[in-house]
Amino acid sequence: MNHLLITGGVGFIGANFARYVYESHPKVQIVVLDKLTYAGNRANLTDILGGRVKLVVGDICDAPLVDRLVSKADAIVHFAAESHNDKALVNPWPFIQTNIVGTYTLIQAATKQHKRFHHVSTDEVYGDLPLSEYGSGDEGKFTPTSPYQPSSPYSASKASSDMLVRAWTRSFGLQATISNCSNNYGPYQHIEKFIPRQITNILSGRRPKLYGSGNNVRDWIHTNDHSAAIWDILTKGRIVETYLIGANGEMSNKAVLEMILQLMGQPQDAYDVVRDRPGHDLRYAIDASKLRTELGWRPQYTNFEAGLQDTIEWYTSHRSWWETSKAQVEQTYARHNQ
Ligand code: NAD
Ligand code: TDX
Repeated sequence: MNHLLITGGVGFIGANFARYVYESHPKVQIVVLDKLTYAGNRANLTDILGGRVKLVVGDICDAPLVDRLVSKADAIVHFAAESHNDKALVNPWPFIQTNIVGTYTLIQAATKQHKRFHHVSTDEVYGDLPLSEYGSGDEGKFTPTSPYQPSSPYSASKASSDMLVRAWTRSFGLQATISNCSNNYGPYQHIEKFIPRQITNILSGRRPKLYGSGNNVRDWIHTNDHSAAIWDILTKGRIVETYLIGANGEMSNKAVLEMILQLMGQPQDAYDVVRDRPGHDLRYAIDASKLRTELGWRPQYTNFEAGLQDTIEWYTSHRSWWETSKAQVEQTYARHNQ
C-alpha cells in the first residue's frame, strides 16, 4: 500500500483522509484525482502538496486518465462524489454521472489492472429509521445486512454505486471493500452542510436555519475517526466485505444547533425555522460492531461537544477559507426558502 490513488481528495472527507495518511504513514505516496468542482478546494491540501502528495485535476469519468493513474497505484480509495442532498433535489444529473458512471469507470480500471479498491459510501443507502425508537433505549440501527432502501436522489446514486462495486467483486473478481459511514463533521467541510452552515451564519451575522421540526436525527462522527476506520479497512479488512462506520453520535438537529448556539454565546432561540427538505430522512444510526470486533477500530473523538468546539474554532480562524463563498451559498438557499 505504498502508492495510493485517492479520488475526491480535496473535498471534505478525502482531504482529511489524505492529511491523515500523510501524517501517520510517512512511506505512503499519494496521488489525488479531483475535478475541483464547487465542493473541491485546492487550499485543503496546499501545505502538503509536492513531495509525497500530488494533485491531478481531472474527472473520474475520464477512462484513459483513470486507467493511467490506476496503473501507478497499489490501491484506490474512492471518495469523489456529488455529496449534497439539497443540490440533488434541484438537479440530480451530476449525481448520476459522477456517482454512478464515475464509480463504474474506476472499477473497470481496477478490475482490469487487478488493483485493490476501497469504495467510500454512506449510511443513507439504507433509507431512514423511525423517530419513535430514538431515546427509547431499544433503538434499531443499520447493520451490514440492512436492506437497501434509499429515499433521495443522492442516496439512490450512492446505493447504485455500491451495487456496482458488489457486482464487480462477484462477476469479475474485483478486490474491493465498501464502507458506509454516518454524518461526518470537522474542519474543511463545505459551508453548504448543516454544522458549518450554522457556525458560519453566526460568524457572519446571519441567523442559523433549521429545517422543519428539527427532530430529525443524525449519527455524528468526527472525520478523523472516519479516516482511521478507512485505513483499517484498507489494510486489514476482508475483501468483498462491507463495514459500517459510526461512533454512537446520535443527536437531533435541534439539539446540535442549540449546542452550537450555546458554544458561540448566542441565545438558544436565535435561529429561523425554514422550509423542510422534501422527503427528509428521519433518523440514521449505525451499528459499527463488525468494525470494532473484526478490526479493533475505536473512535477517538468521543466527546461531541469538544469536537464541535474545535470545529467552531477552525471556522473562526479560517475565515478566508469560507468567507468568499458565503453570500452565494446563502443566496442559493434563499431561492428555495431554506
Ligand atoms: P465533498 O462534496 O466535500 O467532496 C467531494 C469531492 O469530490 C470534491 O473535492 C469534488 O471536487 C470531487 N469530485 C466531484 N465530482 C468529481 C468527478 N467527477 N471527478 C473527480 N472528482 C470529483 O464530499 P465529502 O463530504 O467529502 O464526501 C466524500 C465521500 O464520502 C462521498 O463519496 C460521500 O458520499 C461519502 N460520505 C460522506 C459523508 C458526509 O457526512 N459528508 C458521510 C458518509 C459518506
Ligand atoms: O441548513 C440546514 N438546516 C438543517 O436543518 C442544513 C444544510 C441541513 N439541515 C438538516 C438536514 C439534515 O437532517 O441537517 C441535517 C444534516 O444535513 P446535511 O449536512 O445536508 O447532511 P445529510 O443530508 O444528513 O447528508 C450528509 O451525511 C451523509 C452528507 O451531506 C452526505 O454526503 C452523507 O452521505
